[in-house]
Amino acid sequence: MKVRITSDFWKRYQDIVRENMLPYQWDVLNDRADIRIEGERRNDDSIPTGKSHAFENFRIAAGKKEGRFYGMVFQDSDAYKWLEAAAYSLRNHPDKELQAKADALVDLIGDAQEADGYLDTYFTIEAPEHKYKRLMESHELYCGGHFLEAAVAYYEATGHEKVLSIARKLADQICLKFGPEPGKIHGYDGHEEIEIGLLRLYHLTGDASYLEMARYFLLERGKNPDFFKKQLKEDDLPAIFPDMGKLPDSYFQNDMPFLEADQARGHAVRMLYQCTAMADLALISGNEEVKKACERIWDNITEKQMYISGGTGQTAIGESFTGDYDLPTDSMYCETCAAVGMITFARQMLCLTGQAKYADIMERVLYNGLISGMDLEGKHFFYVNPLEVHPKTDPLDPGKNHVKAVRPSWLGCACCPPNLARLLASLEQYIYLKRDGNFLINLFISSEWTGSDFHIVQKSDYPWDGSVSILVENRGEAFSLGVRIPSWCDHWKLSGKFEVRDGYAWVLCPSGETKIDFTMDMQAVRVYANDKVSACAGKAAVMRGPLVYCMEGVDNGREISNLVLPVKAEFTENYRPDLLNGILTLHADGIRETSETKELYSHRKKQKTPASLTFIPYYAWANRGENEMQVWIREEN
Ligand code: FUB
Ligand code: ZN
Repeated sequence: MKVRITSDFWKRYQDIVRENMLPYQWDVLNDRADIRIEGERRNDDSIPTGKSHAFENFRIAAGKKEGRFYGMVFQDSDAYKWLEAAAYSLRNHPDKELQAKADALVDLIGDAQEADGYLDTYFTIEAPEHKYKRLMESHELYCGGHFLEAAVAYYEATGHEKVLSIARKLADQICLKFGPEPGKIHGYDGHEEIEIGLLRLYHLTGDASYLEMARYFLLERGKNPDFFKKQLKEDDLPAIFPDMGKLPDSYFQNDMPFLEADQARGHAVRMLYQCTAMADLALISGNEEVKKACERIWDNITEKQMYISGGTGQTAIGESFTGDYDLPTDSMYCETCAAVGMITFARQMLCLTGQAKYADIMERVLYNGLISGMDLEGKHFFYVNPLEVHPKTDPLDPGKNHVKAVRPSWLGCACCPPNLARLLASLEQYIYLKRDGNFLINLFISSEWTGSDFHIVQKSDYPWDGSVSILVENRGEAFSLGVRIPSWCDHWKLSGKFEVRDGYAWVLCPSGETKIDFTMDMQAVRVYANDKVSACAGKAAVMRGPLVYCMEGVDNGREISNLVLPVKAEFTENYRPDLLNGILTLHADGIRETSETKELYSHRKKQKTPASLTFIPYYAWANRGENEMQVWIREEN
């Protein structure tokens, strides 16, 4: 089955990946780009920001160059994510030059792989005696997982045998070293990811040893919380991350087995990668207990710990979840990689359950907290995606030193930019799903879905307009097509006969042609947070369709926190093809409160003056220079 995206909105993103992100990131990873690299936090000297050195590390490990390893211990994963993004791009757009680069990278990775299959340039170069001995911090299997994902994607796109044999050699070595048998390491990596990679390799090859290895890692985690600390104690290498040993077991989801957990906890990306793999395991194995645990964690995140943007990770300390209803809007983390993890978790849950509620969140993250991570050209990236930014005062607060008002060109810890590239380049696989013989439309992204005996075309101007036309050509047996009814939509119409189940409107498509017109009422609405979310008390957010909107200083003047949205104010819409690559702006008559006093505190009552409020889609903020920004706005009678 093949999907081809035709949507103006998303085709542009995929073109950006191909035309800007892949060449740019190739140059950055090769240390050829003339850019300034920033730490993701101000004043954090522990992050190496001199250069990327990602490819150079492979050259050194392969013995082609002399030198030392440079960068984060998991720098290899930047190269693997680039390869994975290139693979998806090649799948849709064959490109000899790109393929030659990717082939050369595969050769280099193969050269850096050790004879027994081991692959990790940090340990090969700097600490060969310490392989797999410091798993809490080493990221060896995290990097390995990213390589397996890249290898599967590249093999599927190009049939490149060598990449698959490097992957199998690595996976086989991991299977040999880890597991319950005596003599093997009874543990797992400090950062989940290998599990996703092994399961992808299992799906491709059908080799059950990869499934068993993933199952072991997933189900063993948390049974022996002392594993990491014990390993570190027994090894004599100075700490790679000196403070990591002080983190609680929950940071690594190592405090209890997944099956016993009912709350998302610890490092958000780790948690979401664990969930992504768990949901896949539940599907492969049919294990109801694993499925229920996934559902519990999902519900906890989406009902109590997720931002309106779909972002996750409320605190910079440990880049972590904190707890239910703690959702500060200006100091949160919401790492771009966590958005990627949320989307992959959502997709796996959708495959597992066939419930539209997972696609609702997938869409929320995609249109908001994911693409806010990049600028409109794909050459600047946010690591952290806050919902409120005050560029003058945020930098003064050490508690907000991760909050930036302008996207840097690159980051010392560069996990997010190539993660965005691989997600966007593979967007095709999130739109549709074939499940139990039925067809699901999960995202309203104009595209064509072609199989051996069907062809489905959906066309719309989404996310700006809610009318979708769907044409089904069925050359085989009748099937049912489920059209997702988005949770944001209160009023919708669908032509012809249908029945509603699991959040989808189901239409029977007999052999031949079926035409469906689906119209979603799309207008600006206010959204309120649960009473328990203190940060949003008295405030409203504005959404239109799947898009969360925000106000920026450039449109609304100084100190935008003084702006108020009257309860009765109506929104007007204006499509602006000239602005920010074409956006629909929202406008309302609001109020500015000001006392114009120089005193810090005074008895002077604030004056209310009319102010016209302009809202833009949140994803497009920070593309017009340093700027205040706010999603939640005070509401008044
Ligand atoms: O540890 C590897 C990656 O770096 C994590 O996923 C990100 O959160 C960043 O810490
Ligand atoms: Zn990241």
